[in-house]
Amino acid sequence: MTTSEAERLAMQRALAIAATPGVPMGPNPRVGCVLLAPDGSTIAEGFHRGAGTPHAEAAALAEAGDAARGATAVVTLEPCNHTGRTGPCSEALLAAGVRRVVFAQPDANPVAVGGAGRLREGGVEVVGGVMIEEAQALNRAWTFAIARRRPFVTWKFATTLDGRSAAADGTSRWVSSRAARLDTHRLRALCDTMLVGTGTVLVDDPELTVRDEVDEPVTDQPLRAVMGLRDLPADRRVLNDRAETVHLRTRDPHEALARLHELDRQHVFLEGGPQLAGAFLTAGLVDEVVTYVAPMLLGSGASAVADLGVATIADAVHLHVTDVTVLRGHDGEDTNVRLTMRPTTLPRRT
Ligand code: AOF
Ligand code: ZN
Repeated sequence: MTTSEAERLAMQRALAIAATPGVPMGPNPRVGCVLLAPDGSTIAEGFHRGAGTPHAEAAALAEAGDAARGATAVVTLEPCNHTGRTGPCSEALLAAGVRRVVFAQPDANPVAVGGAGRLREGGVEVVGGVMIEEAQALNRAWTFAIARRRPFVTWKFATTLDGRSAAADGTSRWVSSRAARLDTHRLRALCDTMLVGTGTVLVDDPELTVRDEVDEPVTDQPLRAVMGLRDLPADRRVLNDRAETVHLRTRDPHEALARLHELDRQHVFLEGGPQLAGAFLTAGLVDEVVTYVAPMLLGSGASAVADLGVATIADAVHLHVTDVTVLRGHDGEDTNVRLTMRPTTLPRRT
């Protein structure tokens, strides 16, 4: 079945409103919906504003009222078929008399699945897969977490040009520039979980919150997760009341991610030290790498990542660069390069 030009334009609009800024980070995907009259004009639109609020379809139907009868609903995600925090959109669309539904991404969420089938049973024409890549990109971590049953992992680290995260005496402050640190806070805010090991908490005592340029309190803080078997002393900054914290008493990356998945977490920002990074890489649990490279040489000092068991060049772990950005400081001295990459090979298991 084909879609009209008006429906494709409506899908573009639905994707744009789904991404409206200001929606709190949460377990739910971002979804947009546009209702079209038979002549292709827009009757109403709606988007999802976060867990517990009406779904995009419900928001658009509420705005349309009786005008929804005979309309086409253009939605970025397959309408849900479940009663969760709100009611099933499949039933709401049927009750409103919508004649046709065009959606982008199928909903693989086991609790919500089945909307397209239910709508077809009810006599509605349904077309799926329209602009599916754009819809998946909009909810990259959600899509990943539903499909893989674990959160997407971004490993971030700062390094000198010679791959070191600290000098020989352990000092590491200001390996990354001010611009790189601000950029890190921006990326942290896009994730729902910060993850480090107990070692990092004991040695560096990071707060692991998102701060903006003027250090104003950010209300929607990611969860702080600390993994490892050692206890966390009560005076550690990660235990302050600026954000929620969980201690995952395991050293196994698979187990830590399974726990975070149970907690409805979809995007982990891994900021631990070389050991934790090595454990996640070796387990094949790093999905994206963000590195800030400082134009600085140390010649000695800790490596940014622990031994991966690579003894010969043929065993090197390869990454594919997806973005290179120069983060310029005010004076030109303080400039870092940010590399965004995805691993293409794993360390060879010995
Ligand atoms: C949304 N917004 O516009 C649509 C969703 O937590 P609940 O009960 O609201 O259900 C969330 C699930 O519903 C979500 O994971 C997705 O599978 C489906 N559709 N969710 O948050 C929406 N259409
Ligand atoms: Zn719904």
